[in-house]
Amino acid sequence: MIQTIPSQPFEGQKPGTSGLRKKVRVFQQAGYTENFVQSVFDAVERPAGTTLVLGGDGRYYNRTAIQQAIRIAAANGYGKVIVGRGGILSTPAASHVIRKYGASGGLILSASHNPGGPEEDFGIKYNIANGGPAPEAITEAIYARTQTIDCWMTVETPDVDLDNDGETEVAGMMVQVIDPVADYAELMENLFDFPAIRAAVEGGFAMAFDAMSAVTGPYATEILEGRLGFAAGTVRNGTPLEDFGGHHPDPNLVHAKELYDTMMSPDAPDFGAASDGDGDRNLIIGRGRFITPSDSLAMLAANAHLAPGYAAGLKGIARSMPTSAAADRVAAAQGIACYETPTGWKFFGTLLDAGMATICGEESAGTGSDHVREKDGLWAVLLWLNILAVRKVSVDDLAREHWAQFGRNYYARHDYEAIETERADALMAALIAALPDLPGRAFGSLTVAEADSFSYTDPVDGSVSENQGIRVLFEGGSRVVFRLSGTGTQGATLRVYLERYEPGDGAIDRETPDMLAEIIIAAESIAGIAQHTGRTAPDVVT
Ligand code: G16
Repeated sequence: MIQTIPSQPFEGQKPGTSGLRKKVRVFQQAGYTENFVQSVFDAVERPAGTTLVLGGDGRYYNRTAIQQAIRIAAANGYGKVIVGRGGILSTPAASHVIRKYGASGGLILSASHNPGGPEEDFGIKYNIANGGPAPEAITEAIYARTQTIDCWMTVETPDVDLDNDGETEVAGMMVQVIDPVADYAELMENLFDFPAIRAAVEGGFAMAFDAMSAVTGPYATEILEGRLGFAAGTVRNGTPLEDFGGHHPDPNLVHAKELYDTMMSPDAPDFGAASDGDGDRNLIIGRGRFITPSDSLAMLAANAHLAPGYAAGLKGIARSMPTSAAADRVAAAQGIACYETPTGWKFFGTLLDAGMATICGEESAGTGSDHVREKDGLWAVLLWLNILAVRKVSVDDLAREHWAQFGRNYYARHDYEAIETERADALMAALIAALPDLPGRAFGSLTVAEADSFSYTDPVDGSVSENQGIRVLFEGGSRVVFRLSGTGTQGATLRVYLERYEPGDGAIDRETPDMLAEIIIAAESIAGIAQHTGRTAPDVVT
């Protein structure tokens, strides 16, 4: 029996860079989650009787939201819901399941790398039939609906058993609980040379993988230890916990410090990696050598043909604007296009669907390919393992050879978190006002060549996205970019992206902070960060 529950709009249900992210307490308000889910179902394209994929990263409130979404889906005419056992589906696995089973879309319950627990963050994002995050036109339509909604629909039914595979009927709709790992593991086995990796492991190649008590634990355990033969214990923190053990499941040098320390120690294994809350990000560290996400994209693109799934070569590469230009040089060498998109994986979808790009990446620890429509943490780890197994070199040697060939883009991102929104907005407004006067100005030995507010026209569908970050380009290829994050849940986060290029026969073996020192000073002079925010140092450097 379908029930219609009267409701009224909540403020601020605007999806950000990657869905709606708020504190759990906000989602727990009566009708809040229901309003948003109903707004999604009202706004998106979905033929009657279609299939919805449902799963999340296992954080606190995941199971509650899944039961709510199942009831609302049943009341709204879905024919089937496919849900991962335990309510678990990593973001890339959800993308694959949507594509594989021809679903019209999916709800992924996650706040990614943000902490979890009753006082922490929760999130919901909608992915469309191609498996990718809803593009802006759809998220705008969802937001518009949240502002006018006056009721949501549900059915009265007991909770579905999420812990056993099988099918249950809910008010005429089928709910199928599936193994969250099996389909994804099979896809990985088709893309990569598992026998070559297994042979390397048998020959003594060792690694450490930190699942950060988040969703990749079961995936990494099955694939790395189960199918590739890495020793038991290779996967650390492999059980998903509702509060991620009290940590930020963010695979960067701050939050994955233990792994970093292991990899820098004399008895480090050959390879270290980590993934985030929902399994789409990755951290790559060789013995004694951290690889920046921008470099990882370039190095993977340069060597991808060594994996069976990419043996035919790449059609193109795409990177977000703040990501370093290291991948551009690989694309140029291969004679293929390199696209520069705004921050947000959703901007890669049209390029991947159109067959214009094969590999994509972002400075925010995301890399992926056309195998799904999300970035994919374990995929990046497996491509690295495949390349190392075939080339039989260390990560450090591979990086040095790459830089000698292509040059090195020294790179860092400085984050200033939880700034008062008005202050952050004032800083950005002042920057925009200063843009016309910047070209030609000198900051130490750096001279500004160009400065603009990044605007993107999608080459496939012609949609335009403006105000995607302030770029200040210096003569010689160095650069600073300023942007406000679209994923925070508290105040504003200012991101300052710093980049300096050195050609292959130049200073490619130096320390990043030294190489970026002058650009950091220039960034402060240009944006007046201390004056606007009162902060004299970033909270996080990645
Ligand atoms: C999300 C998006 C990414 C984006 C990142 C950072 O990642 O999917 O495309 O690069 O946020 O965005 P921002 O700089 O706006 O905070 P995730 O892993 O949080 O879903």
